[in-house]
Amino acid sequence: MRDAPRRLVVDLRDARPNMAVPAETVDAIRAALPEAWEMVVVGSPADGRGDGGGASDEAVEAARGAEVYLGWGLSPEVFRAATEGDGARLRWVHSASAGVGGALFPAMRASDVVLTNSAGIYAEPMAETVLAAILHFSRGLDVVVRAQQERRWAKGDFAGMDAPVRELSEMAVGIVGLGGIGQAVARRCVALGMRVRATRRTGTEAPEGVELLRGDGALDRLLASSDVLVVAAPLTGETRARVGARELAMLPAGAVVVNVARGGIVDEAALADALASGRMRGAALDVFDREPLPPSSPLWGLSNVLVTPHVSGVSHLFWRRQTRLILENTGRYLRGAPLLNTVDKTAGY
Ligand code: OXD
Repeated sequence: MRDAPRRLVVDLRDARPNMAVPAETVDAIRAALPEAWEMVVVGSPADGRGDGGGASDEAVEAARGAEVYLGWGLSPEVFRAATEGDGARLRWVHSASAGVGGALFPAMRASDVVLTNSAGIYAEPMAETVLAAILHFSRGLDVVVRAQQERRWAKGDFAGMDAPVRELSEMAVGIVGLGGIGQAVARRCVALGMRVRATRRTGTEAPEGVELLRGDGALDRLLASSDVLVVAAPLTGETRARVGARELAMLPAGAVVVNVARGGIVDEAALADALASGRMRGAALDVFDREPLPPSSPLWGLSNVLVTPHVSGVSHLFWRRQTRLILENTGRYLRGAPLLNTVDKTAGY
């Protein structure tokens, strides 16, 4: 009897048209596979929002006997189908999302299945969103957008000693999390003449011009010197609610908070209070504890808050980068070489 073919499953047909896997990518993956492999492309829509996850019946069925699963996150149902029963041989899961908290359920953590993610793929557009957010407040665009809605010529708002503007060269940015996203933010801020400091959990590399704060109290020191605090860390047991009332109170008066990472890292109620108090210049928030942000959230009503609906990483170049990564890692997998973007399942990113 012939051996069953080795199976790779593509479950990347996101319901959002610009995130759904293009036909050329599917063709390129197929072309990269040797003859002993079969590729199953799941046609049912997948959900790539946030960490991804969820599973169509078709995806669960396709996962039985799969050795490689390419999806948006990983649901426990897909994992079970691919790891239980005769012929189970799951070895590698790739997530097209950056955050992978939802894929790290206990059975997956305990298994020897390798998980890769796509954090670096989102770095460039996310860093541009961060720049837009910084400039939104530093050039007083929040003030003029509001005035325009009222059909009001707001020149007077820019006439006082307290005009709502600052030049980037007089501002310091503090970046929490200096992974791919944090580094892309840092490089841009350095190039624009900002003072840039950062904290990171592991590693000592930092882009040129970036001061890495390390050791006990590093976050406190970062907060005390950050006119703009950029949250770019993954959500893990260590980072959950890491920025609370105490931390927000350490920021200089007039500071701006930008969060493009995960809502759970910043205490939302404490942030809303700090913003309402007028002590902070503002906040640009792309991520929230609950998404969509409920209509009852006080954040909607604060004039110094810019709410974006978890879109900081949206880019028309997404699939170009994602395809390159998938093909590179598929080649590596087939050759038995180490994969790029391997997630440390204990650290959680
Ligand atoms: C992600 C996201 O991919 O936040 O993690 O969209």
